[in-house]
Amino acid sequence: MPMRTEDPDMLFDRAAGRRGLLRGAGLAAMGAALGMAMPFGRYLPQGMLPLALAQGGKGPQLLDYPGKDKGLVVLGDKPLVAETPEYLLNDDTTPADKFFIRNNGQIPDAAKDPDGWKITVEGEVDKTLELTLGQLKQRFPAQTHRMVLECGGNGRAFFTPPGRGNQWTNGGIGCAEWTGVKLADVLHAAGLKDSAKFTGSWGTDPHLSGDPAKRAISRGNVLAKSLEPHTMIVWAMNGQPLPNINGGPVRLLVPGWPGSLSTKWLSHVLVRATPHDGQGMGGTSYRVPVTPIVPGSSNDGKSFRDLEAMPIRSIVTAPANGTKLAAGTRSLALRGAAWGSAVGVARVEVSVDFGQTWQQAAMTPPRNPFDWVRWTHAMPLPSDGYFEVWSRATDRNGVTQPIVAANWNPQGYGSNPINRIAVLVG
Ligand SMILES: Nc1nc2c(c(=O)[nH]1)N[C@H]1C(S)=C(S)[C@@H](COP(=O)(O)O)O[C@H]1N2
Ligand SMILES: [Mo]
Repeated sequence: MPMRTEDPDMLFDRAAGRRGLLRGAGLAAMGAALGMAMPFGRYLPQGMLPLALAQGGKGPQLLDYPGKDKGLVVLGDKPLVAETPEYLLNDDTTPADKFFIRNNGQIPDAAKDPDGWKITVEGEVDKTLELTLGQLKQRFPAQTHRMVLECGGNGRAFFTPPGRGNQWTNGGIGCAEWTGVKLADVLHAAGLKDSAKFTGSWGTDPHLSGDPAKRAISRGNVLAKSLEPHTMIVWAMNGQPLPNINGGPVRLLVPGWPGSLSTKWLSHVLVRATPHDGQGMGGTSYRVPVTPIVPGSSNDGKSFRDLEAMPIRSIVTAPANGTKLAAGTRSLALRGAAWGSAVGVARVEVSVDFGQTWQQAAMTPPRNPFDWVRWTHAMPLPSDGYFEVWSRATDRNGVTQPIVAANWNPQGYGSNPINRIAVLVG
């Protein structure tokens, strides 16, 4: 039975003090700093520090927000942004209290009359449509799908030098069951003109400055993705009314693409002939290089492309990073998740010898193309000591997660290195 240390950061704090000694250090010195043997140390790639030594410093700031798990990690408080550590993503379906939070502006007050909430659809349509949430529920067939919502900046913290923005590790992601209607049904009800090629959307959250002339965020999409049957206007999460902090009473859910497209507190959908030009569009916003650029260089992003499907990614959700196991433990029960890529997850592999050998995990098939894959594996351990569990997913095109974040860009999108967690046996 795996046991968590009282304070998972303790290991890292202890090690951090000795970090300075490690520049160019050999294996023996690393082992000494860790306070235990590193059985597969000979396979540690040169220049890579063991995770327990690379982390360290002060522990994370934990969230205190009504209805949210106190283990969520605050990445910013103005606006409020919090990520879900891997070990809190161990549920097959992410509960609302563990679902990450990403705001760009202020948090609006909870709606007093949810069914009276108004949504306007306008632009390149035959007639402007004004619908209340109550009418939306009555007029169009509802559907429920378990699907991933992931921030476009997830993994940003792994870039060197760091990308601009919230330093997400792997926790800007959740996979919940969403209930709502197809955005396509609503767009067709308004009647799409031949000129309709793009959409834009925004919600009611005030700009951080409070200036009513400014929007917190407004993003746009290509019409094809807006018409994709899994792109929805949703009002329920896991069978319960959508929490205000996650966009309730009603939001867009554009699965598998950058979370920023999934407009919370949805009030307007604008159908356009040309790409949307709202805040969060153009330049280096939600855009990635087509050909690699020099890390740390400046760039206007003109030659970049919009980030569409999020990259392939996997995480280990059990045991928790920093877990201590009893001496003599020789099999590690691993659990995790994998998602991303436009073509789906083909396989998940795990390694405990710094990537020298990989073993294939058993996967539960996804329920739909935007659901995550849950995986398990019983990993044999040769001895006591310090181990790192590495996980990597490969998509159906054969694209695998890189060992370290690749394709650097100024705002740090699309970083998807392999996932690493540390465990101590004995
Ligand atoms: N109105 C509005 N919608 C928004 C945002 C926002 O700040 N305001 N943030 C976006 C971003 S960047 C992400 S990653 C997701 C996060 O959704 P969540 O807070 O429910 O996790 O919402 C998106 N929709
Ligand atoms: Mo995001």
